[in-house]
Amino acid sequence: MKIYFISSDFALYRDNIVDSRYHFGLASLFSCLKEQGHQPRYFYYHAKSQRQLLFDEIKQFSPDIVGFTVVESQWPYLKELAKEIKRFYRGPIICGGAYASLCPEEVAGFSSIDAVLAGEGETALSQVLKLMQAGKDWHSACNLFYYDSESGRAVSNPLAPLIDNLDSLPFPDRNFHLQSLSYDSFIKDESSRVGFDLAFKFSRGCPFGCSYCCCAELSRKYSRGARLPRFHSPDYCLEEIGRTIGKNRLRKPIIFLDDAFTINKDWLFAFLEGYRRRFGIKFACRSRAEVVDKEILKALKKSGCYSITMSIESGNDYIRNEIMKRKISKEKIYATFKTAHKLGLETVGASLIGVPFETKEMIEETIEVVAKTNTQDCYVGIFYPYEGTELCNLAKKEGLLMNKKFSGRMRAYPAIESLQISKNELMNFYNNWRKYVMAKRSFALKLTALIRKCFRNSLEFISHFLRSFFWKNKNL
Ligand code: B12
Ligand code: SF4
Repeated sequence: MKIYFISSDFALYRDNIVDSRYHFGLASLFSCLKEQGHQPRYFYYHAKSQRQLLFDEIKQFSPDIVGFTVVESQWPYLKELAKEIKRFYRGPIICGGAYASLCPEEVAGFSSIDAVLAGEGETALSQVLKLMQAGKDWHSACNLFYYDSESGRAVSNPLAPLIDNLDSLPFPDRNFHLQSLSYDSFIKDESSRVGFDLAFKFSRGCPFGCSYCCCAELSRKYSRGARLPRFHSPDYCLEEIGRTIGKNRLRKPIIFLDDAFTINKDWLFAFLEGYRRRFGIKFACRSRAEVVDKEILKALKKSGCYSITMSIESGNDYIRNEIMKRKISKEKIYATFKTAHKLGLETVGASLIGVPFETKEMIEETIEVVAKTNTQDCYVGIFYPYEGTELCNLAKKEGLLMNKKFSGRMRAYPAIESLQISKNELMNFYNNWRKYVMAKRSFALKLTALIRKCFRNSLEFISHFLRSFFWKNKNL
């Protein structure tokens, strides 16, 4: 069977990029479908000029299914695209991904969309294709949500069991998004990487319950009580890294994008030991301060970790713990950052502002806390009320006006009407965050940061110079 996947970055409209974006979920679906003898194809829609090309490809490929992967910011645009595709394409359009899973009623309720495949996609999509192949009605497949064409009734099929052993999945297809480029050239050509450096994600699900986050809601809806994220085995992860890098010499560090990379200590130590032995390449990762301790930080450092991102979110206890449901003390945050620095790790502290009930003074408190952690880098996002999340529901209940204009970038503008702080004030915090944090630091810390920056810049300059001198015109 033939399936044509579309992911999109509408509103960015970057005509100049040559490759398309890697997507963990689609990479997994691709390899599963190929293993089962199906023919998946992929189109990354990011520029208006691609419209005709996309339509021509669909006509020429004549797929059995067109599949959209949907995040909330893309939905208004994908609706329009679906409408246009339906003018010439007779097969079903099925949607998956975060937004489709959180809001299946909205997505499947749109007339040009035939169904939503909610939650984990591998088992369910195989079932749809198997049924189609056998000439049977595919609407009975698990995880499907659709509106019955005769009765108009919403139908929500039972969920397939979660894939317990992630290693049963074939290695993700790291090439699927490259179309004309080979992965080797992708790795080498830094300019063609979009979004992040070479990234891996080895786990699924998050056990925490942050009220503003889709993962919490997705886990609640689709993981049925699973308390820990599921991880691939360390051996599988090491093999995936090995296969991906091949014989290439990486110029930049790797990034592990797991939501809480350090949450499973046994897994982590086994993985790091193998990683150290086989690769030892510099890497960055993300985690939560309460699942990071000295032993973990030491092991990370020893294995090549140079930076760990940990969310501080709000410096105000009420906002952080009651509104955002982070459930972590300031003391624990300070202590973890301090230990990381003592061990020579760089840290990145992430924050979120503009949540319901937050005042200007509370944001100032956050700036103080971030400064006090002495984190080397920090960034901030503005609260975005993702549909289906607890905090979005609260914002609606409080009658805070939604201002969800979709610019392709979320968390970069105020999306709720705050009674406590004006939009201009919020944007001012957002635009000058690093400056405000820096201003709160002591003179000694400012000086250290400046020296470190100069040192890093000169190292980068020297390494660039050496690289171009020795490796010019030479394939890595
Ligand atoms: C890694 C990541 C990224 C990476 C890589 C993108 C990717 N998806 O691989 C980058 C940095 C590029 C990224 C960008 C963005 N991201 Co992001 N990202 C994530 C993250 C951390 C992991 C996603 C992941 O790999 N999951 C594991 C894979 C296996 O699952 P999956 O992708 O959901 O796919 C499975 C199913 O959903 C399903 N499926 C998916 N698509 C389809 C399609 C069909 C047809 C079918 C049948 C099934 C199906 O099958 C897959 C396999 O089981 C999630 C949070 C999280 N922990 O899940 C946020 C998340 C998905 N991102 C989010 C957002 C908002 C964004 C951005 C808009 C950020 C921004 N400010 O611009 C952009 C949007 C980019 C775009 N246009 O699509 C939100 C989405 C919220 C929402 N309601 O829509 C999430 C949930 C984080 C959050 N805030 O809570 N992201
Ligand atoms: S820890 Fe991170 S991924 Fe998990 S629910 Fe909270 S914000 Fe979401």
